[in-house]
Amino acid sequence: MSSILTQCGDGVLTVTLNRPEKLNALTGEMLAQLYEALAAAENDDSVRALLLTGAGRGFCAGQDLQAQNLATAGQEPNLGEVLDSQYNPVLRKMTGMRKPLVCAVNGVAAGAGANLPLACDIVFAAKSAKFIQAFAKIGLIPDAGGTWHLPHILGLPRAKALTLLNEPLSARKAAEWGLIWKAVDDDELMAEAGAAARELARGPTFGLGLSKHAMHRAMSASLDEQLDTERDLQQRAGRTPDHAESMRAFIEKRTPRFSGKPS
Ligand code: LHQ
Repeated sequence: MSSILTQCGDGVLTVTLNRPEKLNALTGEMLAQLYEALAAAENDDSVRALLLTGAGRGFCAGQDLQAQNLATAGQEPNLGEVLDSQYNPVLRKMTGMRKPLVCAVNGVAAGAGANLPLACDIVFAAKSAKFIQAFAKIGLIPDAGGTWHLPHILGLPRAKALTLLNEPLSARKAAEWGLIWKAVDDDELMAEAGAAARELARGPTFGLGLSKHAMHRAMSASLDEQLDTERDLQQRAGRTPDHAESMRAFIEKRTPRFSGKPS
């Protein structure tokens, strides 16, 4: 059985990490399949939004620490190469995705598995879920974008304490701290996250992608530079069929029908 499942409906591609017996711990093969699923979704016009989740009781326990590809017997581990070839392409694909990417964290999220959701746009988590950086326990540093997302989102004091003390962060606290969007009752997780993904898929998805792009740029720009970015991207958004349709719908007092098309 594939370690990544995909299912498309109502314009939403649901991508499920699928090694439930290992809490969806990541192997090289799984990361390659995840990359392929994301790349295919990016080029498929019928996919307007994505929903990432995990099968079983966990979301993702991070790197599979028993994976054969991690170290060759008798040789020094080459973790930089693992990140370069397996993780970073997935992280770049997620953060560069022009379509909305929702995440439903259904259970424990540890190591790289705690940082994958931070590369998504809107994160829901089951109230029973926990985020554990886990890296300190094995002498490693946060990867999968963790050293960037944690301090940018939480600020240095919380980012460093979470990483160095390795304390599990509850879904409620993660929401309170702004690390995720919402903590929801376990049995409502997929309904709520799915409804949000379907709502986004019905929206002006090209424009939503431009909004994401503008905000990502803002993370390393001055206000002056960002005003130029807003000018350029608003110029682009103002020429989309979805903007024209929303203007017509406003005048005709009806609900707009968005296509998500760039032109
Ligand atoms: C696992 C794993 C796992 C394999 C649970 N691997 N089997 C690192 C290196 C290289 C390059 C790139 O990046 C990285 C990034 C990283 O992600 S490093 C961090 C790796 N992850 C961890 O250190 C977390 C390890 N797991 C845990 O601490 C616990 O399993 C957590 C807290 C996630 C969950 O605890 P429990 O709910 O008590 O579950 P469990 O420990 O009983 O696990 C259930 C099964 O899943 C068990 O298998 P078994 O056959 O004994 O039933 C575990 O061995 C397996 N599993 N994590 N990362």
